[in-house]
Amino acid sequence: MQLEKRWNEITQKSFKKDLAKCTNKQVYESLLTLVKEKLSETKPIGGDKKIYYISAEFLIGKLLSNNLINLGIYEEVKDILTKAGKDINVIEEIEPEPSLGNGGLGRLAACFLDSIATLGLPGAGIGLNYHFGLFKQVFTDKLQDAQKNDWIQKKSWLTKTDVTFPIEFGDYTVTSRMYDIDVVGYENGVNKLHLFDLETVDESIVKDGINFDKEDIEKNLTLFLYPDDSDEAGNLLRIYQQYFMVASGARLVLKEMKENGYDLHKLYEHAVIQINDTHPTMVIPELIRILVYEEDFTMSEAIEVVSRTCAYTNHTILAEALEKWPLKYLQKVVPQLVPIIKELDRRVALKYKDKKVQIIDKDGRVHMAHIDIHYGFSVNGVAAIHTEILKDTELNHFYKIYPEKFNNKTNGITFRRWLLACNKELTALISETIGDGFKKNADELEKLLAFENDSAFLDRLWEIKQDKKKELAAYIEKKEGITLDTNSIYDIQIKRLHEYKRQQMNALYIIHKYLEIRAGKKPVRPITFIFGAKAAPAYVIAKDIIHLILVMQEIIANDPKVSPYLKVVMVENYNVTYAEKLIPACDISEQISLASKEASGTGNMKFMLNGAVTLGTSDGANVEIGELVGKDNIYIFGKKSETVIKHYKKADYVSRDYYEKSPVIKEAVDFIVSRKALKAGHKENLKRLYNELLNKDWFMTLLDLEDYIKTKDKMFADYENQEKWKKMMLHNIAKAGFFSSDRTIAEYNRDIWKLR
Ligand code: 26Q
Repeated sequence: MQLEKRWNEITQKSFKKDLAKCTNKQVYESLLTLVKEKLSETKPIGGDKKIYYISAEFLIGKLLSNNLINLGIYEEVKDILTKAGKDINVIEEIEPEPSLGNGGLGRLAACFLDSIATLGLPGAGIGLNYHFGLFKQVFTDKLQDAQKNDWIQKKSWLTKTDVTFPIEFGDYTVTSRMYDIDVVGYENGVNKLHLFDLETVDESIVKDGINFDKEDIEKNLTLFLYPDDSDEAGNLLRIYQQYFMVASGARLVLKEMKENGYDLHKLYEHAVIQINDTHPTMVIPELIRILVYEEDFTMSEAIEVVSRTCAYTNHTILAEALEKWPLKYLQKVVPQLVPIIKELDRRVALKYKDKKVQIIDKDGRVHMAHIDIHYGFSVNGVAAIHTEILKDTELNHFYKIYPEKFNNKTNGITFRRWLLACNKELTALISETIGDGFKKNADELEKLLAFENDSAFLDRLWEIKQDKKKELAAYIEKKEGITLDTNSIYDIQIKRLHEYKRQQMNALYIIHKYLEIRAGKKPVRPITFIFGAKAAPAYVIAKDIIHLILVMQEIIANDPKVSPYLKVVMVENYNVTYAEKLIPACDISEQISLASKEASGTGNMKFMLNGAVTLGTSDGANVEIGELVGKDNIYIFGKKSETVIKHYKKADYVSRDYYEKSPVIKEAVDFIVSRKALKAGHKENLKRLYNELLNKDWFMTLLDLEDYIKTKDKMFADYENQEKWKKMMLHNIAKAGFFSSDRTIAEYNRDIWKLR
């Protein structure tokens, strides 16, 4: 009642009318005001040691629904809306999605903030307030086009603060201002996500698409996430951004320490800085610089204090993603850091002769990860197999020096967003069956195992899946204008487009099925293949793969012999909001990266939690999912990481051999440049992709293709045994508790942060 009264006061004040008379937009805006007010009244989480999670990405998604759930007022708000003749789902649609991240690493940071607050740990996120975030994807002529994606409206979750810092670069001094977003824990207090922005940022310099003057730093610094870095200006801009973020973050940390009266010599007793991949690495030399030049520390004291404060998480072993900045770029952008970095390098060189562990290499490039490992106190991977590969191969030279620094923290996801918010029906069924305990203690999901032979329960599970499939079909119909067969199997692959994730292998399967049906071999049940993926604008082959998928989508849709059995949908502009609709509706979760390449994956966990069955390689967290659910409840195929790593070492993988040996592979690959495909698509793109697969195939698509086809066919056949399938669904949900980010964060705190 209180809430309803206050809400009407707000609508009266802003729009001079009661809630029931407001437009949907006005309802949304007044609800935003109401929730922000509630958040400001919720107790801030306090304590004498604080975790600062610093990250170039926070892929937070829409916040309304989540905040309502965590504040415990979702039902009340929904009822008030219903009474006023409004639909909460329609209101939720109005919120623009902030795309402040590109994929797993950014979404992980967002899940972690939720869990840090839920566990009542004092913490803050530190990042950048990108005005356009990640680009908006549109398909034009079956090709990806990138457009700007503005999400900041007059009324938003951002709160402007009066905290500002001068930030000095080699050639300019700019002002950074802090904006805050409240992060409320599930039935707990509030932490902050601090997003720094450039005071002089100017959105109007962005011309057609996502083009802008990359050299106009005083206007462009916070416009885009990952500006195209295929040229020098783009690279320099990334360094400007990174330094702007870490310099602002360092100032904030020190300001808070001083406000609390803490001795900076004991910084590590009151602050821990978790460095999310190497993008924020410059925070280490920056803090050292400030302590030495402004706080009278000796160099050795500063290094010691900072090293005991900073911890590093590695999210990838792909060589091209490990940042190495030419010293001359740093010299131009942040000359004040160069002597510090050289000193850090000098100290390493004095102690260790091994070239592989130096900070500055012979070509004058600074290896950012090496700074983190030498001058941080913890190095963690994000899934068991990933950490083992780091220790045994990629970072083996460091592991030998610092075995005690290395530890694993298998990723997790927040169940508030990925179950409670996106699948209310399943949440209700679980609550009804085993009680509400799982919402705070995810391991309790295991209690569901007792219902393995309860056909009434299994039927309800099945019905919910069917309902979610229908909901998704309605959404896709509206968004893409494509009608799905809700009786078909939904096979879904959603993640950034990358060759190592092997969307191209899935596309080759589709070609294979298409050809089989053309030849008269029909599947028992129709199959819907759904993709969602953005490709980095400068990543040519990734965009060619999107093109191939869109070409197959069209060819199949236009072929009356095949279209009753197969459908391909590549959804436009896949993002967190889309994921929330796709995941609850999925039957088969595609996790088919080349073994050893996917550090963890987190989509795999979201699907499992929502009752999808995984089709995956022995990679990342798939391995741990497999161990938990047992081999009868997952479909694992393909070569193991050891085999793959050996192939790389010996450089003996020749894709053409696989092509020539297998008629099935040859037929599918050849189709890419067949008359039919070339008629529907563009020769340049298809030919280039064909050549890549045949002559390079760096991520070994053809190595696993036959096993993939066999395993996927088996899975489709097994789906017809619905009793068996329902049990697999149940096992996956019941064993998903381990992947709650509450567990992950509790481990970070136990082993690394040690907040009291
Ligand atoms: C580096 C240098 C130059 C340009 C760009 C980059 C760059 C940008 C983004 C490198 C890496 C990223 C993002 C990586 C990422 O999202 N990694 C994912 O992290 C997830 C959370 O741990 C894992 O689950 C995924 O397996 C991993 O791919």
